Amino acid sequence: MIQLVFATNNAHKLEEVQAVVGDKFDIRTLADIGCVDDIPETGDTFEANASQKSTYLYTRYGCDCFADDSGLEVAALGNEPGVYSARYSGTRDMERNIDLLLQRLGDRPGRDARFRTVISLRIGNEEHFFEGTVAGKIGYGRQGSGGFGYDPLFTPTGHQKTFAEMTSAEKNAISHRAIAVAKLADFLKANY
Ligand code: ITT
Repeated sequence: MIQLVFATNNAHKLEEVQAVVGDKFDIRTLADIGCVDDIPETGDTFEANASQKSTYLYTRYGCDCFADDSGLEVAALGNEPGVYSARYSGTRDMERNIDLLLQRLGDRPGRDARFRTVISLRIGNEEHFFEGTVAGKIGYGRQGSGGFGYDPLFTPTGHQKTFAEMTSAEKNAISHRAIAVAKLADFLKANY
């Protein structure tokens, strides 16, 4: 069985990835390898942050691993909040982050946005990137109470409901993270 460390302590993300990659891969978390470090994440792109995290683990712990970074890009705001999605308002308080986004967008009609995830895989001294995006529009207010983060604002193209109004199965069938993880899984299955 091939062991890979996922640079997360988010059990939900781990479950999602393990289900997609299958039994041939044993995915461990940071806690499993005893890593309690505050891994630096100081890049200004998703690629840079994902790479910084996987390279940190690979270098310090000598393990094959992968890391992800994701966020929301709003076209009319020059692709903000982007890598600052989790702390857009200067805090991790999502109510404040959402309020700030709605305030900056105002009532302008151009509300195109996309969620992006980038995964960096460090395996056998190589690095590979996998990306997932989902396009959609930002609403004029919150709708729905499921999901997390900016989900109540985001209606994916071709759908009538926000991510927060969907079941997790509905969201996971089309989400940026699911797309990136599926690409990672295909690569691992084809090459290892
Ligand atoms: P880690 O500890 O795994 O880094 P995180 O909360 O920083 O957790 P991400 O890097 O995946 O998670 O995402 C950064 C932020 O982008 C996240 O806090 C949300 O505000 C937003 N975001 C990412 N994916 C999202 C999704 O599927 N739905 C809504 N918001 C999302």
